[in-house]
Amino acid sequence: MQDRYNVKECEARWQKIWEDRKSFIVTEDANKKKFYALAMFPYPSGKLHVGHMRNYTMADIVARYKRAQGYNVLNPMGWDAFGLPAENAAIENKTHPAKWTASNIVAMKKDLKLMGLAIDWSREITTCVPEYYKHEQKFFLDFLKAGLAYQKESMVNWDPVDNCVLANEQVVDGKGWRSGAPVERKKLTQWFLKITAFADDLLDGLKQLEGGWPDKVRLMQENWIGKSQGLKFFFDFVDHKSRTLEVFTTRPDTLFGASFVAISPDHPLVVELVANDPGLADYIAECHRSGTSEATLEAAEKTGFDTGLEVHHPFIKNKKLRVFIANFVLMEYGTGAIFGCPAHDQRDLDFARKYMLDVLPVVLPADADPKTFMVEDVAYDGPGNIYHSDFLNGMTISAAKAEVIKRFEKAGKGEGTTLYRLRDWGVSRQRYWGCPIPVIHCPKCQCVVPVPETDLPITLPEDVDFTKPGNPIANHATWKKTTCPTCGAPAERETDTFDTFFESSWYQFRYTDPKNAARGFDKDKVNYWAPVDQYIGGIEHAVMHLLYARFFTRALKKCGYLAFDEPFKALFTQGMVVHETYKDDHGKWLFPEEVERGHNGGYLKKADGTPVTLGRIEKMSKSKKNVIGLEEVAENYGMDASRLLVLSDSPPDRDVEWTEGGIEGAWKYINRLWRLVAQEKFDGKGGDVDAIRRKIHASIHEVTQDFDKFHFNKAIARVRELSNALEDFKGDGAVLREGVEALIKLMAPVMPHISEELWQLLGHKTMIVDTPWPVADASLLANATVTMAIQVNGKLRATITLPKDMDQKLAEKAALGEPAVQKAMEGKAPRKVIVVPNRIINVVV
Ligand code: ANZ
Ligand code: ZN
Repeated sequence: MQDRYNVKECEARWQKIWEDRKSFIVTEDANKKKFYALAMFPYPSGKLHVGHMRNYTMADIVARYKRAQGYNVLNPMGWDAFGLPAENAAIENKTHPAKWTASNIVAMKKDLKLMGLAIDWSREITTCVPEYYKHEQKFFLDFLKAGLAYQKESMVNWDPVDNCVLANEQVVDGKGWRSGAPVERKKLTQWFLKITAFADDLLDGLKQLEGGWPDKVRLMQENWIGKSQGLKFFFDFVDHKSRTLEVFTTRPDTLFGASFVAISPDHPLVVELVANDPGLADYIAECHRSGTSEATLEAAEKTGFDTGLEVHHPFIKNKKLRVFIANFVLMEYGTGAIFGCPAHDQRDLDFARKYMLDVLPVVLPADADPKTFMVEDVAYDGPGNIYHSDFLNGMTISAAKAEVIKRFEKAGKGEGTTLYRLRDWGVSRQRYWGCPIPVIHCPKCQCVVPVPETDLPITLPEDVDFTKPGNPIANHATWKKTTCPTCGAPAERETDTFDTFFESSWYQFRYTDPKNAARGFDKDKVNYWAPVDQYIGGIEHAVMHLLYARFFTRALKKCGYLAFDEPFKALFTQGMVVHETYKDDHGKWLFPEEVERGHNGGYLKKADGTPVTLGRIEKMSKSKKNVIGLEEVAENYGMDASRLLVLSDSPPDRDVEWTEGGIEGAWKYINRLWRLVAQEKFDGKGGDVDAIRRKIHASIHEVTQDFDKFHFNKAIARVRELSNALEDFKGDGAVLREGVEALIKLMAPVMPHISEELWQLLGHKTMIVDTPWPVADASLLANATVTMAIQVNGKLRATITLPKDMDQKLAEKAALGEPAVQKAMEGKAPRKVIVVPNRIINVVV
């Protein structure tokens, strides 16, 4: 027998065996429970580093753990391959985006393979090939038919020098990233998907996801959808008897505190006013120079322009309000016009102080004295009773809101309204490296004609010129020339491509049937595998990707493709891998391998011994060079050690630091495990057999719970405790063997390679990936289980033995799974489940 653990040979050997035996290749099996584990797929930007490893490792652990528990586990991988970086690389390095992308995929796949992930590689998908995007062109045609896609004019960032539309990330400090010219806003006709049609549904769906999704992500989506209940009503102008100005407010109760009215710089009224006032044109241009996003407007100083117009206060006779144009009023929200109540809204207050307008409080906090209560620099937006407000006096805020809405509705001058902050999803991009939008513009029919389905896919032209400004597809000499499918006249293809979030909105379904040439996926297959049971990825996707995918699922359901609403039942957002940063004495970033420790403990540049400054510990990223390459780690320590390191010490949703000491420590531990098994003859006698068996079974019990709860760091700590106890146990060989086998099974999801090796060293002919998860012997779990009563509508229906202090959600799930309980529920959904810990579970149907 070898006397040391040969990690490199061993990891490569087991990876090959898994591959040869097709261990992770799966097909639908109606007799098996399925589990779909998915890590957000990577953008092929280059090589992988250990910072990328963490989220793939987590998905891998879940996949292996569920597999051991008997699930039919789908764990696929692919490439989110369209996007701007490929196009930028094409411009900078004179290579074709397809070539650049393909070579990155080769490099990254090699790295991923090094990691030994339990992936079904036969399902690999790449989104930039027609075999993939042809299906989303079909979806788009379906969406058109279903009224879920439409065209409208909207604002874009326009680079006046390069003559092209810029993505938001190409606008740097208000200037184009390449030309450096100040970016302008321009109106273009663009394609939109009607996500707003599902606003309420997307909001309601968030409730279903409680427990499965992090609360903060659900909250972010809720805020993004931004449901507001309020009132739209009309002001009458003082001078124009026939004209009105419609505003939206969520606080009709504050109307008596109104001291001005403001409209957006993009309001239609402004166009008329500009004609008579050159000064106004300057002001509007200035507004357009500062960015368009709500966040920049929120941060910018509030400015206004007095139009000289006035409106009548609807309830106060002879009171007139001046009409301003204000930079903080967005045309895209509500009616693009507001009334300002400075006492109760901070923006209005800042504005009022600047233009010396009245500040009259109309909501009185409970403990305040009406004679002395004043608003100085901070607007009051808390609860209270209405005062200074005629017929509203004494009412609560909500009663006053209702009263004002009622009066406007009765007078026919306004109505209660629900608004959403959510906007329809603009999917048009004036770029090359994306999926062509399958429509044709016909001058004769004077409309947009969908490409006939039989003509799909509409593929990208390959011979394009990236040196000319503008959209390379639009610049192509012949590509867009076609004939109208309706009338046969010469017509032009749409040259816009889809936003790349389009591809990532449905890839989770394509994995269920990745080779299907006829359609995106087969209905039965998608309904077997999907929705995803556990999705894992970065918090940066909390809103856009995750919201678009939720919308897309609903849209596909509406078009008859699937039978459910939510694509991802559970979501986990992982923390990052962080590392020290280094700079040389010219202030340039250095890679960790360019740096060494000097005698006095400081850092030096290896090449010339010059001093190095130690920077902050930051998220590993290529730009700061604080990355550790995957290949180098695989070579020196192996993947099990790195997997162990990125999951030990900190909880998986927090950041973890990669240090030299850390990886050394993990490597040492791997070797200890190896010695524990490889050098043991299992022929000892005696010892405290009861104590060690209790430890073994307690470990099985606890590690299982930890994996269920995503407490990987805790699971690893317990595995380490168990291996310590086994090392110390100098006794009965059979019991030691029982312990070692349990240990290997428990650590297999985290350290799969060495687990296979040790399992084999123990003489097994089977593989650990095919070995069921261990079950703790309840009789050895001193006080670890409790028997709980389950009542349905107050009647005792069953008892169940569960781990003591079990997570309430899990206890609830276990109770609802009991056959006697299900029978008593008669197929109805539980209305409420109350868990009294360790005693009773009450189900109300
Ligand atoms: C008067 C008022 C008084 C308001 C008060 C607030 C507090 P949410 O909750 O986000 O929907 N508003 C309306 N349309 C706007 C637009 N296009 N651009 C900028 N602001 C706009 O916000 C609704 C509130 O934001 C509305 O209620 C309006 O100001 C403002 F004590 O009306 B409020
Ligand atoms: Zn036509």
